[in-house]
Amino acid sequence: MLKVLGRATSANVQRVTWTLAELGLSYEREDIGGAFGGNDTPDYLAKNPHGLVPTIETDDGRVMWESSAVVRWLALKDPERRLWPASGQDELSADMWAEWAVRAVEIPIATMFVSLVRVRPAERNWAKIGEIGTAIHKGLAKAEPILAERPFLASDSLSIADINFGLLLYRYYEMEIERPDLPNLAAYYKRLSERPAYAEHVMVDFSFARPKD
Ligand SMILES: N[C@@H](CCC(=O)N[C@@H](CS)C(=O)NCC(=O)O)C(=O)O
Repeated sequence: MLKVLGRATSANVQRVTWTLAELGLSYEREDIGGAFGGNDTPDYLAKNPHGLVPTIETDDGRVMWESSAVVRWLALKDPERRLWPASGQDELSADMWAEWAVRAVEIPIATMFVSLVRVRPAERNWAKIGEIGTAIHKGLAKAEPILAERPFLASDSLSIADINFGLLLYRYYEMEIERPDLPNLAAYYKRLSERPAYAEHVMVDFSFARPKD
């Protein structure tokens, strides 16, 4: 059976487990990384030289890391190509928007998480936090009009684009930041949060990341 090595609180692990759940695929998961450790052992580093999570062991003994690559592999392997249409504009749009989400939105949201959630209030760099907020909203403003036209980012059904983009929204809406009024984005997030796979795998409390006093 396919094995996911990585803690359930990691957004990059969640990208993979959400995808697996949407595709109805069985897998085993082992808690590795963060407080669990285990990602700096020779055995783990032999599988993933970066010592990060997730790492995937396929059912035929192959190893894969980089969560977005894992999502593409899973989506391509699906005989029905439910998350990545095999032809037409939707095929291209899913790939483009999936890539865009990682480059334009994930980087500032991850930076905000590190600068805000992982830092004590008195030690936060508010000027930097303001700049990151501007970068986040520059990205989200591109999605807002798209989501007025269709229910998902790249097409009329959930795709790899939504996996990479939607993944970011739980933390975006749960972090203590100012958020401009983006009604289409809010409605899209509500639609995602009503999906059992999203609720289970992505909407995972992140208080573990806050500094312990
Ligand atoms: N680009 C990598 C990033 C992996 C990554 O940064 N993982 C973080 C968790 S989200 C990690 O392993 N941190 C160390 C740890 O959890 O111990 C991917 O998408 O898989």
